[in-house]
Amino acid sequence: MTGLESLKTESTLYSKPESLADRATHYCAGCGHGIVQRLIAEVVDELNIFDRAICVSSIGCTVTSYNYFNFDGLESAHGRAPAVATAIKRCHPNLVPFTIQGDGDLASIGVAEIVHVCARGENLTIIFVNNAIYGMTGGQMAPTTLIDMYSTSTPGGRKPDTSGYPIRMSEMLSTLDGPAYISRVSLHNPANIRRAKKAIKLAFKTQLAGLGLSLVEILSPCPVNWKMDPVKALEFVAGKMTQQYPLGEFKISDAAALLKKDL
Ligand SMILES: Cc1ncc(C[n+]2csc(CCOP(=O)(O)OP(=O)(O)O)c2C)c(N)n1
Repeated sequence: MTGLESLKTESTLYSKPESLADRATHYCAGCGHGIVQRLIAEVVDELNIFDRAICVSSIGCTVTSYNYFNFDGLESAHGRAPAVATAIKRCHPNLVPFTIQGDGDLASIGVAEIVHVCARGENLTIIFVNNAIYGMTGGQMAPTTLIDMYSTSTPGGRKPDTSGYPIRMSEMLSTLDGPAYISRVSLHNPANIRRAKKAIKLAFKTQLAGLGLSLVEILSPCPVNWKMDPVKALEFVAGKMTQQYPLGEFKISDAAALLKKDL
């Protein structure tokens, strides 16, 4: 094949999703939040729910997510996104609300909200970005910070005798009867990013099929607050983080499992 012929056969593999705004993000170099938002935008495009999707952002680095999506969004108080999304879904069942929440937001100040939205089994989607630290406020310890991990509030590393143990939210929430689908994925390499997209898509499809609450926990790097370069941060996610937070499905109803065949 000549160079010209091969040029003619080239096709576009990746283009910017229509749901993603054409705007630079405020995220730090090597942060995972932008990847998560791109995956969500791809899924919203593919499921053709642009007119029905609503991003309920909570407080944390993703608070201004509405700036990065072209579909609707609104901002809730810290930890309260599940309550706001509940109200949207109950008042407008045809809409497709989802929350985007950090680990400080979901597992600390909003821990009651997430437990009860799961216990109620609301038909909505939770995107939980676990970077094991309070990113927005400058790297304080979160409920998910690993033992011995540095944070500005545990400069000598998190110690269980003073700061307790990290919480595995997905495992804990999976003991409740309400959720239809709970899984944990990671952003540490392209193969895992592709898996993360599938999990996000299944979560949205679960809501669209009216099957109940879906939650995807995404392990995500925060190099600036972890004081690591981006490559080391990805190695940390692949190694220490996945040891503490194993990847996989923790809960999936039979009906939600059937939706996997056309992901
Ligand atoms: C009621 C309330 N308490 C505390 C804060 C301060 N605050 C803002 S963001 C944040 C932590 C966010 O961390 P996380 O949810 O892990 O998200 P990240 O920024 O890491 O993505 C805190 C404590 C606040 N804005 N409102």
